[in-house]
Amino acid sequence: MEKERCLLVAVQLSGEEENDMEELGELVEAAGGEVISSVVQNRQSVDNRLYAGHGKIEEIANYVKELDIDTIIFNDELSGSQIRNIEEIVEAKVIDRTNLILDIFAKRALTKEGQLQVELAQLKYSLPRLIGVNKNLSRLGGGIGTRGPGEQKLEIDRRRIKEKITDIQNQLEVLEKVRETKRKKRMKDQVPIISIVGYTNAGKSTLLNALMDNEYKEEGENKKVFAHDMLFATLDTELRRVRLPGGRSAVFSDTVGFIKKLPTQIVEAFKGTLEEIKYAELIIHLIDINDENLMVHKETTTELIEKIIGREIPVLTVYNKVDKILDEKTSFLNNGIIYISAKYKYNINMLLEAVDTKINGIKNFYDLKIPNEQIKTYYWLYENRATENVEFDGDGVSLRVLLYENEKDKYENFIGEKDE
Ligand SMILES: Nc1nc2c(ncn2[C@@H]2O[C@H](COP(=O)(O)OP(=O)(O)OP(=O)(O)O)[C@@H](O)[C@H]2O)c(=O)[nH]1
Ligand SMILES: [Mg+2]
Repeated sequence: MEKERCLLVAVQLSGEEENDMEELGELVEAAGGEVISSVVQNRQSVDNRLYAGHGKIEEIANYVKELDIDTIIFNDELSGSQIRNIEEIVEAKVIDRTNLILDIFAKRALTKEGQLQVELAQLKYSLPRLIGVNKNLSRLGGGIGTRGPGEQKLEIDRRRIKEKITDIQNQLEVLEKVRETKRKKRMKDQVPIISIVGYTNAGKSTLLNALMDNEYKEEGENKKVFAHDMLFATLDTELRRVRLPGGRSAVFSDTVGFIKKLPTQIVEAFKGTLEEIKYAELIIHLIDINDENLMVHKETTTELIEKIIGREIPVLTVYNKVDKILDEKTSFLNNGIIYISAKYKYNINMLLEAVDTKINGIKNFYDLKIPNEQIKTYYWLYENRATENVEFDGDGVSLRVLLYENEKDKYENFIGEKDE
């Protein structure tokens, strides 16, 4: 199938952050379109009727003819009437940033919950815009901005949309209950959750896969998660159990990536998924160290974390993709910041150590002597903690074992001297 030919448009307001046309282009590609050209207009404020200036829109109308453009993509959220007014002049389909992102989400949603969440966000987006759609340029033909999850076509009738919204909300509530039950079970098991959070494409899913494949890993289980060089490769929250260096387990979660101007409809509809972050004991904020807009993206993520969580959760800042700037496998940690390569597995164990210490506190080696009557304690330690110098004699077993400071009291009766 031929790709939709897209023209990107942005209005640059003075004093506002610069429009990232490269990112908008990546979003278009993720939605299956092809970027033909882009236009940025500098203005003091946006136009109520046409968003950009009238002259500019006419200029765009010419490009549409000259360059055979199918779709014009605006880097902002537009009102229904703005979309209709522009479409009348340019005679091409007009899509705004929100609709574009919703479209990518619709393409990517695989699970039932993901699909329902996307559909809810799409319906909420379309509700105030129904009158805005130019009937001559019917969106039912297909392409960017018209896809529903699972290739369903979006409903167009207002009353039916409202009914559908209620219906989806009810279905999501049921799924939320299931999620809550699972969460309660995890909390009862006292397995701490660590959420990997970050801008889209930072390498979160790659990191989760690297964490699962560490040297302390548990046998079997743990299916790899999908990681790919595209925006919003991940839509659903995935949880994986990983063994930390000291022997205790933790559950790491990988979730949907963040982006500038993440549509509020998405934040609301994905509440269930995103709120998983709330229950984390620790957040790993993963940042691509090569990102040209690192500061802006870091801030975007921090703001979204605060918005979603609404309480203080310790954050471990981790810079990823250091392999792109360093030839050698350097191990450095500065001011509590960790530098890793998820892809080439640099410093993954160091990161796990840092997580272990944050969650469980420090560890020390102790010399224990366990009598035969309590040999089960030895078996447990052998399976679950790092042990060395194991020696059996007639009365029992002596060994060196790495214990967390906060569990050492349990073994007090067996402890000889502490060994530094
Ligand atoms: N060079 C290099 N590439 C990496 C590294 N980590 C991840 N990548 C690449 O970056 C791209 C995105 O990785 P993902 O793990 O899918 O990123 P994500 O943060 O999960 O992205 P979304 O789910 O789309 O938000 C993939 O092509 C990865 O191979 C790294 O340490 N070094
Ligand atoms: Mg991902």
